[in-house]
Amino acid sequence: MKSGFITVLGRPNVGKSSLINALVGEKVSIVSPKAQTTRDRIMGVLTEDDCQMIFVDTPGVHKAETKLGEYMEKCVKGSTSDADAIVIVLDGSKKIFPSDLQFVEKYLKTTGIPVYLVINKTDVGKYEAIYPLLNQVSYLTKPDGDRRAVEDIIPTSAKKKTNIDVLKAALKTKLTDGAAYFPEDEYTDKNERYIICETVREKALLLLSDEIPHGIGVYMQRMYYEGDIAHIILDIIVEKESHKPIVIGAGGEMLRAIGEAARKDIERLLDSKVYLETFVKVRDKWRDDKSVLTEIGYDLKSLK
Ligand SMILES: Nc1nc2c(ncn2[C@@H]2O[C@H](COP(=O)(O)OP(=O)(O)OP(=O)(O)O)[C@@H](O)[C@H]2O)c(=O)[nH]1
Ligand SMILES: [Mg+2]
Repeated sequence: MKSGFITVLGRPNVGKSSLINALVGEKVSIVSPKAQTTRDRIMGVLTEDDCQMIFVDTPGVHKAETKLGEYMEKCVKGSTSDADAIVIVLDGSKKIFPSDLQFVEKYLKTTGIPVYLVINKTDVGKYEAIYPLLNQVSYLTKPDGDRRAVEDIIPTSAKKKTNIDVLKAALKTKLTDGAAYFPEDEYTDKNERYIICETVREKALLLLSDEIPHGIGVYMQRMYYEGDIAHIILDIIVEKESHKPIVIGAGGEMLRAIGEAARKDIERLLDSKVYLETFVKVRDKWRDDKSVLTEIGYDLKSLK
């Protein structure tokens, strides 16, 4: 058996979570067009052909402004030291900035971990549009002084599943002999409860306008079965009184839409009928409140 941890890093919104979902073939991590969708270290597990690959999804690298932001930064920092390989993702539909290159160089200079550079979203626009980007990063394939070279540069589309197999095959070469860390049929380290809350957060991110989503948290009060129906009672936490009516919507329309979209996914996940009840609660500045963060399930202690 070969196994290994592969940490996926990059700016917000470049498609890290989408890429991991494509590699694992399951919905491991939620995805949305809003930056800072992923808030935690989330493992996606793929076991095939006597190999276990554990992909570690991380929050997009950004400047922390709240305790939650600090936690997200720690998730990124704490996910690289034990990795067998690092995948750094760039958005192929945008410009590459010097700071993106410095980010890659940092791992090549300060760690001995193999680094793969992925240019994602190659399906946006003409394929030829990525040639200048490939040119811009090609110098990284050769070492220079104290900077190692990247193992490879792979253009992908998580959306169209382009080159996902190529990336997977490349990463397989970095696995080491050892035991499986997860049972063969598990695809994530997170439990049902966590995935359900994240599903609701994903639908809120998709349906709400820009200003609200960063301030949303989801907390499960209770889940129980009555016959074969799963009853789930959740709180959607917002940080300002003025956000509450926006999340609820006129006549409760927005909350109903979020609940309806989430319920369909959760029914598939649990393979049972679901009765979902959601409440909107205001917790002032909860993203800076350690007790609320811990209550919601962010494991602040583990990352100190
Ligand atoms: N066209 C296109 N869109 C993509 C691709 N990969 C991801 N996206 C979209 O880009 C947006 C961000 O994707 P995510 O997977 O959430 O990005 P992320 O890097 O995990 O973002 P954070 O968790 O916020 O750091 C979503 O709207 C995705 O649907 C791709 O290959 N092509
Ligand atoms: Mg993400």
